[in-house]
Amino acid sequence: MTNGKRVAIVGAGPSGMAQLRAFETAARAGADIPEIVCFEKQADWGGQWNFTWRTGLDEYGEPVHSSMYRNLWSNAPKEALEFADYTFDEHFGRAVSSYPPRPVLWDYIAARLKKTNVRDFIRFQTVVRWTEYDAEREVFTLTVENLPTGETTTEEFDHVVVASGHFAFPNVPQFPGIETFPGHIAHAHDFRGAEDFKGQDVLVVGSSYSAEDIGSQAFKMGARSVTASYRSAPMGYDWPEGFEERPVIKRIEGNTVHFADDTSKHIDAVILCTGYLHKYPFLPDELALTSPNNVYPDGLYRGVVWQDNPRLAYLGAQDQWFTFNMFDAQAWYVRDLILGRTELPSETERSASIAEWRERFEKLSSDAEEIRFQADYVRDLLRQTDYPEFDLDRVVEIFLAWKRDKKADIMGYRDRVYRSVMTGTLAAEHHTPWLEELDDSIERYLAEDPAKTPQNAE
Ligand code: FAD
Ligand code: NA7
Repeated sequence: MTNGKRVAIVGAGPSGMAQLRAFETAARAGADIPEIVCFEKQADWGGQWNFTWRTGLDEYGEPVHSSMYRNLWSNAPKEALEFADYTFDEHFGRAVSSYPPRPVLWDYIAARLKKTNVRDFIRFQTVVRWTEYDAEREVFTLTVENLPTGETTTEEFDHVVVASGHFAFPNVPQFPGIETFPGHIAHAHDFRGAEDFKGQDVLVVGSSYSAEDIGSQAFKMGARSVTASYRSAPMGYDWPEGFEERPVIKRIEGNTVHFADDTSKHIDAVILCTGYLHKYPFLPDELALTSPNNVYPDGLYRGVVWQDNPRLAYLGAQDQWFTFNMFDAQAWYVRDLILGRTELPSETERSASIAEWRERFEKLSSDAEEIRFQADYVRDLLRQTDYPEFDLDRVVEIFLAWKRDKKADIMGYRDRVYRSVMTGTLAAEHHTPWLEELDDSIERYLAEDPAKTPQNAE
């Protein structure tokens, strides 16, 4: 049953999938839901988790979305991102480790929806090209292109949910002399694996997740040295021998990179781990979010509702400590606004709320404070909906333990285990330490006897 309204969801990554799940849950409980059309430019769902070997443009000349690489394992414990309505216990039927490789998490996200009919709502290989809003009729017109056929069509919707992600358009800075560098140079968005870096001197630029993890991948795959160049502050981990941090790049001359502390180093390969841009090429500027990557972008009431046009919502627009269960909290709230179950406050009240959260956000001065802030944000959303409650303070504790474990052993933290907040199950220790594991397949991950599943990289 539908209630006459039409809702467009742009993107079937974890956020778009959360929105589909939210509506499906309401429908299962007997609610009339709108007609939903989810446009997804890739051939499958999962967003970033849908790995592709391609870089640059895809087979249709469309920018490749995913920035993930072959050997990526979860960068935080799975216990921090677990869905409250579909637990890891339910999915695997047994305890598994806390840091699953990418294909395992992709499988987990997808499995929650595979039992439903929501895949029928998704138009795959269909990219949203443009959006127009008619204020008088209160309707959005979306122009979309079917990539395999090239056909463009337009359709009208009452609401648009933007779930297109914000880690797909690379931020690429310029450094003096970079054009003289003769070796491999790429942004993290185009990094697919570190095997080629064996025996090389690798430079990762940046001091956040991508620099840390791509640097670690290079180390794992046998790079001769790894250097991480920071702009604001070093990551400060107790790096293994051969891995060091230097300040920002001053200039590059051929294979020699000069840093701000007047040191220099021979480098064979550079990966720019310099973050991403919020970019929404399918939205006119009055609807498009512009923000640095932070935990409370301006202009979004409760972090989701576009202040200047509340019929437009954004999911997952924040920098992310919390991920999958935060997207759920957002999607449930947006669903309830669209279904009229929750009243939207007045423009003035929304403005005051944004200002209040932004003021708090601007005072944050440490990772621990950001994590607590984001937990409070998720808690506030959860209070508005019937999403199953879970103990956010315990999730915060997991994040803080994760930070401590990284400080203690940056190359070994992924071997640690944590207890599920949802079920109380303690994760199992993985059969092979992260640093030695070269096969990231589900088969190997779930193997009872890993000796019988030879690692595929040799
Ligand atoms: P995305 O996953 O980016 O999905 C957006 C979807 O929208 C894509 O499928 C895309 O094809 C589609 N789309 C975009 N534009 C259009 C358009 N115009 N028309 C149609 N479709 C469109 N999170 C974790 O919890 N743990 C991790 O270990 C982790 N590692 C990460 C590693 C990397 C390298 C990156 C980049 C991110 C990582 N993340 C991780 C964070 C990640 O952002 C979230 O886990 C999650 O993928 C965000 O979901 P999303 O749906 O908001 O966006
Ligand atoms: P982030 O977390 O946005 O971090 C970007 C990093 O790039 C950060 O350390 C920045 O330094 C650095 N940066 C940006 N511009 C420059 C220049 N010009 N010079 C030097 N350094 C620069 O992006 P990530 O890719 O690490 O992570 C994004 C997502 O991918 C995340 O959710 C993970 O789960 C995976 P700053 O600290 O601002 O000085």
